[in-house]
Amino acid sequence: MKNYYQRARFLISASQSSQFPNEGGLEVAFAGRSNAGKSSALNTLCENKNLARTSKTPGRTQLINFFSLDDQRRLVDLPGYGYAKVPEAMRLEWQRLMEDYLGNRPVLAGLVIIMDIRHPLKDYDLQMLEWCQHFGTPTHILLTKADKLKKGPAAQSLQKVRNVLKKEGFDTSVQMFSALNKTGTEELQNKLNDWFDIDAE
Ligand SMILES: Nc1nc2c(ncn2[C@@H]2O[C@H](COP(=O)(O)OP(=O)(O)OP(=O)(O)O)[C@@H](O)[C@H]2O)c(=O)[nH]1
Ligand SMILES: [Mg+2]
Repeated sequence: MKNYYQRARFLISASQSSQFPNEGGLEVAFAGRSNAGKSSALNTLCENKNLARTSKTPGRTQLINFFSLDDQRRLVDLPGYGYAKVPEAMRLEWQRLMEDYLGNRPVLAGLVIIMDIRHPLKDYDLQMLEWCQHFGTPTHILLTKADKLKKGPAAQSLQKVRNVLKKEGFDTSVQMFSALNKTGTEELQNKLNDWFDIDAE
């Protein structure tokens, strides 16, 4: 079957809630620390390296970028968090925009939280999980850049993350991922199919 997510097309960049696309249908958003690999994960999912802009410079995506799949489904690339070097004013602006989005978006079917497999569960990641738990938003964690670790250490990191999440009482699924060699793409697609209510035959 052709990859459903290949149909993703850029819709709009928003810097405030008035620019968000009209409510209706379902959205799945990608969040994570700056430079974790959100845009790369989206591009791998959609098999389109030109869809979301990726960068070696952290904090590059400062807007909320919406992509449409069909008239009822959208993907959302959220600006990265936790980048120490951004000026305070920019950090506050980020916070305002994220609150605007996450707190007022009933169409949000699920949040994919991207973490570097070598540096998972940082403060802001935990804050994000807490926020989602509070609002009842389903979450799915991608431990990305798995290609940077050998098989053994990668599996260990996955297990460790699962243990911490269980201990802390977070009900979230977790998987390994690599945008470089496409590891975990099918698992991610299955999760999104579930949230988007897509029957994959
Ligand atoms: N080796 C490897 N590098 C990756 C992977 N995913 C992303 N990268 C690299 O990590 C850097 C950041 O990737 P982006 O996808 O731009 O990260 P982002 O989370 O969207 O960053 P911001 O939008 O700035 O918050 C780029 O240099 C990517 O090429 C991966 O799975 N493996
Ligand atoms: Mg990005």
